[in-house]
Amino acid sequence: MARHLITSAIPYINGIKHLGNLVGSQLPADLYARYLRQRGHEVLFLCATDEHGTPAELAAAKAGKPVADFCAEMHEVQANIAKGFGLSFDHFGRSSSAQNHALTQHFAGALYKAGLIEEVTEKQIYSPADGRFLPDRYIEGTCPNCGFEDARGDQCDNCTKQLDPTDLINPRSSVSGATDLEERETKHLYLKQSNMREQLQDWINSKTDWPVLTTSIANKWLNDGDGLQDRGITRDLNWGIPVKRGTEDWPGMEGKVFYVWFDAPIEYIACAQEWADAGQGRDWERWWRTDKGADDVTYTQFMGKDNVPFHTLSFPATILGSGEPWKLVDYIKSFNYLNYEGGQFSTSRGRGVFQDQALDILPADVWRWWLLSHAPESSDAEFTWENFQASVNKDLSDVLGNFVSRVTKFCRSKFGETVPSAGEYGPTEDALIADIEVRIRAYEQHMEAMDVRKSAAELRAIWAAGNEYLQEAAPWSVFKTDEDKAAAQIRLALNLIRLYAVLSAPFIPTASAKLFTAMNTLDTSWPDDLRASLGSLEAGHEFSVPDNLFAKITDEERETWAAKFSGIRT
Ligand code: B3M
Ligand code: ZN
Repeated sequence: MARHLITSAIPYINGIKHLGNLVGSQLPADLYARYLRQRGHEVLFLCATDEHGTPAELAAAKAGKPVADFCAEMHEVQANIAKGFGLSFDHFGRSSSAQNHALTQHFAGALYKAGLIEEVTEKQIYSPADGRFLPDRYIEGTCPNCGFEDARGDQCDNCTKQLDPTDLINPRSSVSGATDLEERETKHLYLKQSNMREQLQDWINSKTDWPVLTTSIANKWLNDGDGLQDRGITRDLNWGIPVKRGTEDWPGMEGKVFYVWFDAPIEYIACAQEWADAGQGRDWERWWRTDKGADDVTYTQFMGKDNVPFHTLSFPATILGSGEPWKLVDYIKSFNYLNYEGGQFSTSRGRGVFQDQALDILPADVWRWWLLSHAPESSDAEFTWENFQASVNKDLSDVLGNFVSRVTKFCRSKFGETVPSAGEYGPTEDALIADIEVRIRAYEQHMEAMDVRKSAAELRAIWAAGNEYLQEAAPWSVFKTDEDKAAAQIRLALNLIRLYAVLSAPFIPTASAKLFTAMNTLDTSWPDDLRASLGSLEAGHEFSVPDNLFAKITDEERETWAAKFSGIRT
């Protein structure tokens, strides 16, 4: 039994996320966590909401709510959605927690003591009417390139040109509309990441087993242009973690907060503290402090590719730079993007299917199965309603659902709702068991390697093997001439249903639980010994016929949903 710390990238608080966000971090992390728990490992699986930064302030302003209230509400919304998808977090925390405030300030203090923080004075736009410095995207005006009147200080949404706030014609504050903007000097803290370039490069080079997607992004940032840039870790915002060094005030930094990307990854640690504070006898340090037992923890992070630079360079710079014995990540599993019907999913533009909408129309397992079996691992993947309908109807209804239904109903009609006792297994059964044995060991290897698509393909093949066996053995015909032989075939098939419940649980936990209930068993043990495992339901054991496991998606439903989700969510 090993100890595994697993974190998923923490979703922004600014709105409900789409399906691409789900498959890019939380869902595969859940798959891995569930699998490892099932194999008897000790797992701590953490996620949280990422609550600071300009997007949170803007979203709260748009909703007409104080930002703290907005974040508290949206956290609940996201927590419920996560529950709806069966995400088995040990704790779903908040980056705005008191624990993260203290820990982020602690790290800043440690980096300061290590000589890794530089104070830089720069010029920024100040709005006297608003009484604050304005981040680039809080400034609006006319685009010098295309004349669009609502261009933002960072970019023109009309012609996509990247802008500086000073480029805008007739600039105004997007907070109040004030036009009396002025440039003022302001001081910010920079983390001297460039001092740590060699240390980070050595560390990345030592990760020879990491996915190429992860290391290539890290190396690009380490070596492109001037190499690793120093990074501003403070902002002139009201909402965020106040800048302090440890518990001390930081002279000249009054009224400023840490940059959201500085405090967000620290929440991975603070989240463990939140988890410990929420329950008795929980010790977070044995997961995070290498001087307190975390040196035998394996730490795996899951994220989309756009988050990789922050996890391969910035956060490790924070940890290594502190000089303190914190656990560093052991493996980073990153994902490409999931596209939607020939374009991108987009939260800001409301394009695609959002997580709450998905749960409104179909059970979580259906989404889990499609998303995981099409995970964007080696390249971007694409959601289309056609593919979705065809895949889930085939895999879940025609293969798995159909097997369960035929076996249980046939048994009920011929032998009653108990496992039949007569008959012996013959060569066909031996061949099936041998085939499944090989496939289970391959499935284990893919799951351990976090090869999500390969794992799904192997599980699908294990389901299909049962169906093919049933087709070939044809107990409904055999029954007419040899009742005992048909009984043996069905005894094996019923045991296969229990086996499928065990193997499928990480992918489709709700359906798996239904199968355990129908098979009337508490034996959820892993098939380390397949023959023994296939004897788990003994002759005479009672079971029941489950309700239809997976309803097929009809053409009419597909068309309705494709039309409904073709537009823009407002
Ligand atoms: N919130 C971006 C995202 O939701 C960001 C991840 C933070 S991980 C520490 O994709
Ligand atoms: Zn423009």
